[in-house]
Amino acid sequence: MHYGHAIARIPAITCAQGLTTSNLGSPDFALTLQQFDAYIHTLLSLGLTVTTLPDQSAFPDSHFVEDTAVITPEFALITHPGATSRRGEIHSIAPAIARHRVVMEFMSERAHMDGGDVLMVDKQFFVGLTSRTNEAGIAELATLAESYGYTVHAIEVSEGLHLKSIVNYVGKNTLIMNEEGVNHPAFKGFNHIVLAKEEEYAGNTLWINDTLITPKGYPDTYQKIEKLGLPIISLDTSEFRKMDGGLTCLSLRF
Ligand code: CIR
Repeated sequence: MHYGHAIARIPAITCAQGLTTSNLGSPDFALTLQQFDAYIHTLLSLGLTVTTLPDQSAFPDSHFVEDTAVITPEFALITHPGATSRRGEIHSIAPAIARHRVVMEFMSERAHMDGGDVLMVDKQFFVGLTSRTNEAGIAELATLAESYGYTVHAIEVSEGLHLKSIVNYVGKNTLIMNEEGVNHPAFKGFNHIVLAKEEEYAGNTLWINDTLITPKGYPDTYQKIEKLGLPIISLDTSEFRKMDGGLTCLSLRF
């Protein structure tokens, strides 16, 4: 697995009007932009080519671009996002992705999927069954992905917004996850780093070509991932967290 590109979108001035279940207050727009800027610079510093799309004030959650597509080396699948307020985001993301993938499909209306539920590790997909992703969505991804030799595992998620809110690949055949995930049979081929209950947000650590980007302020998680011996960059994500977002949601990587 290697990423050469990322697509991101500048947060809109309306970003505080997006969906959230957290009660951490309203995000500060100037600080949101500052944290977004630091994120983009980090991706660039890691050698990725970054396409930064313009802000879209009609879609307050549209900078969480990860939810709009699943991209593999062979194909792109444009999702049908689980939240109705986010469905219009796909129209402007599709042309940006079409420049990079010849095979690009769109999910049907009955399928629901947010890319935040889709964890790809080499030729395996782990897909959260959540309030945003339904069985029809997983079945449509499976039909396409299996034709390219991928296996697809559905994972019931009872906590957090998306599967990747808590479970992520952190290199060296290791997954970071909460206690709940450890005994899941689909994850048994991996080593596990188990998050402390009060640090579950840091499960949203982003692997980029064997560098880890982790949210700032989660010391127990930092100590645990340090043992992998990979370079680690900590970024402040306070304003995204207020809107249930984090490091993985802010880009599509491929
Ligand atoms: C939402 O509820 O859809 C946004 N406020 C947050 C989306 C976060 N996306 C992600 O974790 N992939």
